[in-house]
Amino acid sequence: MASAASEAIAVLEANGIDRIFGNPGTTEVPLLDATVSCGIDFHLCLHEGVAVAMADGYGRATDSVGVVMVHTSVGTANTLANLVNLRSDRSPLLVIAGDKDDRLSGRGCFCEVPDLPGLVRQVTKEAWRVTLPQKLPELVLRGLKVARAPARGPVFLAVPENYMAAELEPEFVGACRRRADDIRLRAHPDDLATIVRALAGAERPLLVAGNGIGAGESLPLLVELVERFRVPVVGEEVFTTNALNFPTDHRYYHGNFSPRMRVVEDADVVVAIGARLFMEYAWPSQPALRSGVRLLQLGADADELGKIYPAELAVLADVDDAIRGMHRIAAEVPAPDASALEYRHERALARNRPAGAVSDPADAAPSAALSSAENRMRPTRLLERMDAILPDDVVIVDESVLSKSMMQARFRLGGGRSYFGTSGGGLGWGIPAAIGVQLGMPGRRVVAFVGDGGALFNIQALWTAAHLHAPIVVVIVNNDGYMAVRRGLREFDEAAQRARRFPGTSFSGPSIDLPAIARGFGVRAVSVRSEEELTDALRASLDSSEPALIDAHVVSSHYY
Ligand SMILES: Cc1ncc(C[n+]2csc(CCOP(=O)(O)OP(=O)(O)O)c2C)c(N)n1
Ligand SMILES: [Mg+2]
Repeated sequence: MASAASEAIAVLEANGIDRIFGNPGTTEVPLLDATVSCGIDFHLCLHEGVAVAMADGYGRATDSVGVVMVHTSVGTANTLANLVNLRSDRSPLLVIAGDKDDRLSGRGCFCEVPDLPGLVRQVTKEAWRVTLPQKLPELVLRGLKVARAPARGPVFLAVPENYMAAELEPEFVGACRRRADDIRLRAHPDDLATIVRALAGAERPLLVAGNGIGAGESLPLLVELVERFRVPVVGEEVFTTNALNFPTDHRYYHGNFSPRMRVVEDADVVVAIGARLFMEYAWPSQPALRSGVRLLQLGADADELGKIYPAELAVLADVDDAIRGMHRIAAEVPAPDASALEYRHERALARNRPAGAVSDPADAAPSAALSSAENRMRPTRLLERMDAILPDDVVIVDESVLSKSMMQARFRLGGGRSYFGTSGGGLGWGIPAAIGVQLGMPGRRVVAFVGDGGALFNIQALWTAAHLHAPIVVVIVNNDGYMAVRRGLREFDEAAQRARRFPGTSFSGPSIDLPAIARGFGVRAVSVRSEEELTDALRASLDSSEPALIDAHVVSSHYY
């Protein structure tokens, strides 16, 4: 005999799930209890947003589905912001929420909401409620399948507590203890050949490398393809980039997409692989792609193909599989002749990043004056120091808002380094995601690079890092508040700008003692204001096998 809850946990185990991240209540006791006698660890997170991001980091680092357990309506509500992120990032996740006893529904019971899956339906791929005990293991298995099926995303399952402890009929015991189906999308070789020939034959081709590439393992083959045909490459836009989609130090890499880049403006053929075109932040002042440009697009998300700009060829395919196929085909497609190759090489090398995209106004000012005015580091120097000190196989988990463009431009991402970010915009993902990544990559150094504002949304994640001895290094870009919002007020150029008063953006009075907060959760922490202090702190944290937090104070006027 087995209960529905223990059978559900057995299905997770059969799928290689070895960790559940969560915050439980009494409703979930049968599920929690079932983890005790199997090989699954339950990791306590002190907020449900922490659990979602940590499971995301772990799932992405191990190429598996992250699993989260939360408590009824209240716990589910706390998952929302990070579910927005995961939905945006196409990250596979299964959230299992305990729900109140079915027989109570409609009687206004404790924690009742009329439709618990409805709370998250807009930010998940699917959201279900179990309606029979024997359907619990079945829906867990289906949830794992749907979360990983292209396009990936989070799935939610509400489980009424009266079904959890129910004994299953013998025919339902073991029936779902098998691997969830792995859905594949295979491109037709003719379509892949068309894309390869377009890259080989166009006069001014451009490759847009998107998150679908970084989520897979075929980047080295794509780099070879690019080098064979000498194609300039741009990444997705900075704020949507959530993975290492092309080595940022490659000589043919021009930086993140902007419509004002010459290499974008003069392209006659754009090949976009695993890329969103586009996840718009504001109404575009000009079309992001020139009319008349030939667009060939390939990715695992049908919604993104030809979404805003019509594609001449739109191929729904697994990106890794497609790149392997294109790489094979490329060997048989003649490279352009020598003079065309020379022209392409020059064009691929002619970097032309948009003016101001990664500039640092502080670079122009005498540093002595700056340091006496603010006694802080320039943020570009912070990135350059990190680049020099952090190891060649470091893993960066980035939620640094305005500093993200500097991370992309001033820190070498390539070779053995890895990068995880979010395109969702919901603050509170970075630190817990880094802990999850660290658990999934125990042999690597994982650095969370987060803003001082973002860090505070889920700062209690630090306790779980300390509890699990996860040796992450949290580098906080401390620019004294919400500089993205302050920049917005300045660009709005109305009353706030005239009065030089920026409500809702500053952390002064009292200032926030981030190292003291970190120490309160059991994490070693230090504030640094100079490059020397930063260097010492980074080296000390790399020597340690416990988590550490470095509160790096940078010149805030850089940002607005
Ligand atoms: C959950 C959530 N609440 C509010 C916001 C709005 N928001 C966008 S950027 C930002 C400020 C972020 O501050 P920080 O992390 O210090 O980065 P900085 O802007 O200083 O680069 C805020 C509050 C958000 N993105 N997510
Ligand atoms: Mg800030």
